[in-house]
Amino acid sequence: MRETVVATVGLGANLGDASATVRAAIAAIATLANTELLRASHLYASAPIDSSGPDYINAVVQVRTALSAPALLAELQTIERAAGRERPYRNAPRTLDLDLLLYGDAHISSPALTVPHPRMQQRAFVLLPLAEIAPTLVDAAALAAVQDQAVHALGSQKLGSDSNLSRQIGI
Ligand code: A4P
Ligand code: MG
Repeated sequence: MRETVVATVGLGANLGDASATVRAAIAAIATLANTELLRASHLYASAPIDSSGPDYINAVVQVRTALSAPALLAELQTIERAAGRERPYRNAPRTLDLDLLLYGDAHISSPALTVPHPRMQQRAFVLLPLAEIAPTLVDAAALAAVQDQAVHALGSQKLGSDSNLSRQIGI
């Protein structure tokens, strides 16, 4: 693999079987070319923020990748489309949303890709799972500021202990 970067991806879903969709998306990310899954958080249930519909299932993963940031985003959007993602309006309920939260320590600012993700610090559904897998990336003050948002880890819905993915990432 050529020069690699640790990238952080946020997953969210609140239509259909959201837990199964998020688990399948993590498995799909794990099989991306030139990309290795390093860590995956548990699944979290969260009330919609600036959105509507059923509660969301959220998770955060870290990968080591040789893909550029735009190439990684394109791969994530392919996985979204495969999950039946439609975009009737901004923040509409969705079968799957994959956001590139961090790409190493890069700062990227274009309409197609803004990294760090501009809203990640305001969202407990990002910060809690991120703190689980990469605590040094989460600021305690930012966590304290979102503590009133309803988010909880789904201990019983974590990735099955007998799956290939679980063996691969050691959970
Ligand atoms: N784009 C720019 N930067 C990025 C990035 N870092 N990662 C562009 C991913 N995409 C990025 O995204 C619109 C455009 O943003 C894309 O074409 C891409 O080129 P989208 O996924 O089509 O639209 P969206 O989902 O409506 O916007 P976005 O920005 O993903 O929404 P948010 O702000 O992330 O909010 N509540 C709970 N509890 N859990 C959730 O997961 N998610 C949202 C989505 C709202 N409320 C939620 C949750
Ligand atoms: Mg998105």
